[in-house]
Order: sequence, then C-alpha cells, then structure tokens
Amino acid sequence: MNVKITDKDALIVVDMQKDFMPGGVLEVEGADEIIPYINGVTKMFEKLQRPVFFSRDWHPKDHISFVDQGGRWPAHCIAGSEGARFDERLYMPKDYRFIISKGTSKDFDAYSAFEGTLLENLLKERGIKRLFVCGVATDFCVKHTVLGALNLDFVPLVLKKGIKGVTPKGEKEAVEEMLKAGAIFLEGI
Ligand code: VGL
Ligand code: ZN
Repeated sequence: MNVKITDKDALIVVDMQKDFMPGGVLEVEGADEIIPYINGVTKMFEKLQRPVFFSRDWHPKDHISFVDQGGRWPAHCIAGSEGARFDERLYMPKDYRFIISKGTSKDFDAYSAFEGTLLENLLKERGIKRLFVCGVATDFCVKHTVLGALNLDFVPLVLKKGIKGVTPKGEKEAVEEMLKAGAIFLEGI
C-alpha cells in the first residue's frame, strides 16, 4: 500500500504492555509477534519526525473492571506494576513520543485511548488529521480507540499486520464494526 505519511499524521501504539503479552495475566495470543512490525512503523514515523503515542492501561488496584470489584477481568495493568510496563522489545523513540495512560480512575473503565485522556487535544493542537493505529487488543482497546477517533473526526488508518485480537471471532467482528464505522484498513506501510 502506498500511503504517504504527511505532517497531518500521527501513530498510536495501543497497550503493548506485559500483562497483554503471552504469559501475562490477560494475554493476547501472538501479541508479541506483532512487535517487530510495530517497531518498524514506529521507526518510520520517528525518521519523519511525526509524533508517536503509546497508550497504556493504567489501573488503580481496586479498579471497577476487576473481578474482585464485580468486573469482567482479572486484575491487570495496575499502575506502576511489572505487568503494566511496556514490553521491553517495544521500540520507543526518545523524542516526540507521548504516553497516554487510561483507565486511571477507580470507577471508570476506558477502552478508548481518547477516554478521559488528553489525546484529542494533543492531536488537534498539532494539526493531526489522520491517526495510524496498531496494538492490542483488536476487539477491545484498539476497536474503541478507532471508534473514538472517528467520533472526534480523525481518520483512523488501522495497520492490519500490527493488531491482534483476544479471539479470532472477536477480531473478525471488531474489524467489521470498525469498517462499518468508516475506518480504513491498510495491508502494510
Ligand atoms: C484491554 C481488557 C481490559 C485492552 C484493556 O487493552 O484491550 N482489554 N483492559
Ligand atoms: Zn483494562
């Protein structure tokens, strides 16, 4: 695919944290296999001096989404914990990188990197119009971030080789939902 990256573009890498990698408490099968591809894209954006955003799930220890609080997930991505760290294999540029923490309040969950964060402002004040999206999980945080972007009038470009879903069925349905909403899927860049 020939997509030219312009000064209106940014990249977001969604939740590439240890707890979502194989062996983590909420593992997404094969999530580590997309790291080399994501690193390549990140380096391309870095070279072009485009901003790269890294979202992370960053929950208090008694977060509403945890089973102990009546939620659906085991405790995961507790702020400051080992499991909440980004995978060490993930390349993060020194300059022009932004970390977006979400799900930080006890009583709210946030699957979208736009929810309760400064992401929209950070993009708009830089004149960003298109947001390239990769990361995990396709059926949760990636999907909601993409739908959030559309809602806020950004054009989300989803990198097919840079996403992974919790289940194949979940992934398929999420892709259909994103397509229907107007997201663009790229085979590669
Ligand atoms: C996520 C489940 C719970 C995600 C976050 O990043 O997709 N999934 N919290
Ligand atoms: Zn979470």
